[in-house]
Amino acid sequence: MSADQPAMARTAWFTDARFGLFIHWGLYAIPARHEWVQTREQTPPEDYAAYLDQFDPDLFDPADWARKAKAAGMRYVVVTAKHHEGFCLWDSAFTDFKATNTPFGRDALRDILDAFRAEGLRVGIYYSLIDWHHPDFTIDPVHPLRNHPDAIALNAERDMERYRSYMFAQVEELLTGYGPLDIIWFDFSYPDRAENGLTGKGRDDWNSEALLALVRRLAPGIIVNNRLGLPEEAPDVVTPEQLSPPEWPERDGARVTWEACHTLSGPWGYARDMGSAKSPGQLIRLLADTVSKGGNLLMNVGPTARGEFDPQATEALETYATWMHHHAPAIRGCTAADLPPAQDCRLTRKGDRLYVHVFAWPFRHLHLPGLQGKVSQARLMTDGGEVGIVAPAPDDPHENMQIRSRPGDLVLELPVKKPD
Ligand code: JFZ
Repeated sequence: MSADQPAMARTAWFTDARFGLFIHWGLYAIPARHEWVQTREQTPPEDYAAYLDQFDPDLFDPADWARKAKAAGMRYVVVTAKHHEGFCLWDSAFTDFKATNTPFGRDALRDILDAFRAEGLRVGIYYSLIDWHHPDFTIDPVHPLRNHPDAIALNAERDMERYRSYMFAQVEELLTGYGPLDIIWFDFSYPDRAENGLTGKGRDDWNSEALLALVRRLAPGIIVNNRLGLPEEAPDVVTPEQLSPPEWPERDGARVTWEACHTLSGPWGYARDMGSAKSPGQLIRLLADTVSKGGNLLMNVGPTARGEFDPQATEALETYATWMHHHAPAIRGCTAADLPPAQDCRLTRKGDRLYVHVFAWPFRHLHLPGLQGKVSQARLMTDGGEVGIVAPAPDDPHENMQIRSRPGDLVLELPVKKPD
């Protein structure tokens, strides 16, 4: 494959897959309150680094993670090789701040990638551009979350050029030593707001053009997300976070390849006390809604410090497994139907097959605008049994018959009781 192959060719498997697992796992699983805990609580990096000696996930079983993701109907995984804390899950030659240098002692990244590949899933890595551990990474003097009282003095000793060398070396190490990788998910760039005295980081800090060129050279087929801060460079994948857009997102009037990422509850890393999880209904509707707008869903779990999925994550994946058992054909390989919206429904389509995701079960009749006479048969996903198509109203003297549909509507007669 050549480096200039169109993005469409790179993303074909991805848009077909539609559903993936995001894994945020690092030292932050130990404080168990947020992957941003170091910055939020202003912990000096030296103190935070003490977690290195406590990283000992004795129940780590990535084959179990991979089986659960596969059963949930997911077709790919993106795992944090390095998050903002700087801790590396792999045996990097360029730092001691890594999994092989903990009581655990293993190259966790290799174990995870191998396990997911063994289940037939595509594999991707998340690589944080931000690095709170690296001694050359400059600290933002003023920022609502990332400020530091001594930033200016500390930054005098720091040199982003050296940090960039480190980052480029690590990306090369990952792409050459852990390949073939299907996705690299960089995170993230944020704007300078000089007018408020806020500082940002972006393409100049990362040397994003050169970084992207390195990735394209070493892994021409890999999918790269859009967080390198390269506004005029069309990314492979646009990655809205913790939101579901109202419609298929566009860029310069053209629909983009996009992937929504969501957590089950609050933070991305394991958090013991982080509120209520999304309900089974919300989880399922989020997936159907995303695909109905032409997108992928990357659903996150944050494994614990012992290396397991917690009950909340396990239950969520089981919810998906149960639902996908019947409904995978309405997700995988599907895209937006591009038909008039139907009340309380999301529509997905694969070829000439339309999938109607009924979010609120109506009383007896489901009205699908514009489809009268265009559908040869209708069936329920749960049992494959047919659903009645109500004949268009003839010239009938009974008003009740005349008002039962709008012109052009396809009217389906549903069971009054919603199937499970
Ligand atoms: C980033 C990370 O900081 C976070 O921990 C997690 O990994 C997530 C997937 O990505 O969070 C962001 C990045 C960008 C924005 C918001 C949160 N943004 O642009 O609004």
